[in-house]
Amino acid sequence: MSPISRGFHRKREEAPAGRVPPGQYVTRDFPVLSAGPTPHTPLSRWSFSITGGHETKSWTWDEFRALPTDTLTKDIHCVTRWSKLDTTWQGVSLDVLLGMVEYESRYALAFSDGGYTTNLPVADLLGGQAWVAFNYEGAPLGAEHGGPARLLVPHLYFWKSAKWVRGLRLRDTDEPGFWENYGYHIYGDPWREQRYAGD
Ligand SMILES: Nc1nc2c(c(=O)[nH]1)N[C@H]1C(S)=C(S)[C@@H](COP(=O)(O)O)O[C@H]1N2
Ligand SMILES: [Mo]
Repeated sequence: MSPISRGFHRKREEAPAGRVPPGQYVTRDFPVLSAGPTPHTPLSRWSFSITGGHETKSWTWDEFRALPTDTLTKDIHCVTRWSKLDTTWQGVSLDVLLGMVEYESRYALAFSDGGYTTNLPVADLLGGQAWVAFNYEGAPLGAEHGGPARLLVPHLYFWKSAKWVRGLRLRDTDEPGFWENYGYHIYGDPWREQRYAGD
């Protein structure tokens, strides 16, 4: 028997070469990272809105849940260096949501209950790259992880995946959101290690 307990190396897993972006380690845990308290908005008062286009479009929870959904399995990468492989989500694609809006804007600011914001180019929300996810591993997304629904943009660092998301503000300019204002990278590509402004 090894004198080292079996759990000792549990948090750091081996990943196939090329699977994990530079500077990241793989965890099986699902850490909770929240800049403030967890909001608890009842579904009866929840909506998802897209503003800044030709007109504001808004969905109640029931309208949102009546939209077509995707189930997808993705790796996620937090700027604090953990990556989690093969996470499975169900959500409504931003292709569906933005497809119901007329706009010319090239940028979006996602906004959440509690005041969190994060900025993204609209192009990164389209083409099967982004969802408003409401299920995780087959069960309703827990409040600590952003339930009832969060943005999921797995090709960017996970701070772009706004928990408790309530909508998008479409804009002509790429203005920083919450963490971007504190020095995180304006875009946040994990494969190019765009952690902080200037990376
Ligand atoms: N509303 C909101 N969304 C957020 C955050 C937050 O503090 N508030 N933190 C971000 C960061 S830094 C990360 S790594 C992920 C963490 O998601 P998790 O707590 O489900 O792991 O949520 C992102 N989305
Ligand atoms: Mo993060």
